[in-house]
Amino acid sequence: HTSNNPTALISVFYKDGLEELVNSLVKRGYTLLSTGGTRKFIEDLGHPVQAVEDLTSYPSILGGRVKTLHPKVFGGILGRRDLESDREEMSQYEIPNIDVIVVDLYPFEETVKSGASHEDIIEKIDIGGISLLRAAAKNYKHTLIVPSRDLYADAIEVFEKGEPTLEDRKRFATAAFGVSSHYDTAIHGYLMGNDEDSNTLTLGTKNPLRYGENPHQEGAFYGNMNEVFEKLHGKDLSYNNLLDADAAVSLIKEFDDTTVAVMKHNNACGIASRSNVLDAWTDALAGDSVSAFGGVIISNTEIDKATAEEIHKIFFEIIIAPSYTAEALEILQQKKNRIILILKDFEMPKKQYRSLLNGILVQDKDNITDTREMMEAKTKAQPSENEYNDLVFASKICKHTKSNTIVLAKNGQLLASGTGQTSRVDALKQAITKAKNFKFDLQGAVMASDAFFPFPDCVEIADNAGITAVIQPGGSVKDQLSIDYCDNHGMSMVFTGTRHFKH
Ligand code: 93A
Repeated sequence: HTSNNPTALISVFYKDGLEELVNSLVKRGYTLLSTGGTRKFIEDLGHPVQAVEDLTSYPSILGGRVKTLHPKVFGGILGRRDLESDREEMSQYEIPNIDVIVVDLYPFEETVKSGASHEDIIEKIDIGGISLLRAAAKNYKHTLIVPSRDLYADAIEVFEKGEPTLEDRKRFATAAFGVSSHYDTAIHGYLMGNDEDSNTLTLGTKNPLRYGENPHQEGAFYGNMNEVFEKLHGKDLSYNNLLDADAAVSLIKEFDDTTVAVMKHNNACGIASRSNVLDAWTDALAGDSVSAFGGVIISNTEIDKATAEEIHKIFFEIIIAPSYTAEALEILQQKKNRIILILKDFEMPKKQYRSLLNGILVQDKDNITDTREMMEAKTKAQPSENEYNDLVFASKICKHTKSNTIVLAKNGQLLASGTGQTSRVDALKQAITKAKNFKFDLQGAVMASDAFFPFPDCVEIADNAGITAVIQPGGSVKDQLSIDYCDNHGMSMVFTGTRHFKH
């Protein structure tokens, strides 16, 4: 360590992806310093690398529990290069400057998830690595910390363009404390006996929003929206846009057939499944062309030119689709503020969080989709083939609509819904009124309810409006009254056994 070359200390659990980073460090003239397994890996790549043990004159002890925890290592990381007294002490104790630190921690969370024994899990609590990481991040004024293998690519970019700048080093240090806080939160959660999903509840990257639900409320989104969407055009997503986008994506994922939906205030105001995307759009819009104004449009099928031409005629905030043809995109981009998003192949998280009082509610998402197989006909009359299809369709919408809700549908099209009402009868009345306003004929339509009917009033009102088939979870002590009403009026009704409240 007499040379003036900068030094990089590398100690990583997973070696994959390391080769490129090592190459770019070597190219930049870094002297490499490393721990057991990592050193072997680098040697095998054919690069000279010094063992940490040779720097410290101390072996790795206690089965590797103490490898890097030594003043020569930590002094080399923490020393203030611009402080005379630090420099003097470093030279007095022969402590080299360590300029770049690359760490990939023991995989604690992965070990928990693998169902390993408590003892094995404890052994995977990284001490030395996280100390290197925190030390280097603290001294970011002088050192660059690469805190996980997820950041190798970023780091390579930095080295390719030259020496890391102060701004680079601060950015990586910020990421490092993100890694360490997530890591310790996972250990804390494990020891508290929390399940593995709640362990991962640490806030991600903060993305400030223009404001919250209203302009006088501050707001931010924590996480990485780029994993979900690729933004092609338009202004930044707002707080309310994000809520709608979430509702839209959750809903559209229920459908395999070509389907388009329009969301307003987190509910679908129109949705239709058709054999092509233009028809799906036309019939989704027809569901409620008034509410669609300023809404969020989502399609599970590529938007083509003909569809874009139609969509272009109305004012909307966001369009989300898996892809757009070049002509379609050209048309949609004509309005500068419109947000055009590609929905990536993204798997929704299985858990849902909501803050209240002084804590957080956690639950599994409602991941049950009612299928025909799950429906049990309770009436003498059975739904027809068409009605069965519509019952499945209506029930999917119902699940993604605010409770209390009633959804009315026919031929793969939402006719109207009652949303977020305090009584189920009110939800039904709202739906019927809306359907009639838009001149829909309810004769032969189906009705879906998110929860059971406590009284037979809903089936009676539905019957009077022309509805012929009903889907509901069942489970009321007075179920039989609703069944009897249907039997006496030639209606069919199926039970699913699954309630779909959404509050
Ligand atoms: O057991 S430790 O907590 N004790 C240490 O002193 C130490 N120093 C680095 N684990 C330690 N590490 C970790 O070892 C790193 O975070 C990395 O995950 C791993 C690299 O070990 P090797 O180079 O031997 O494969």
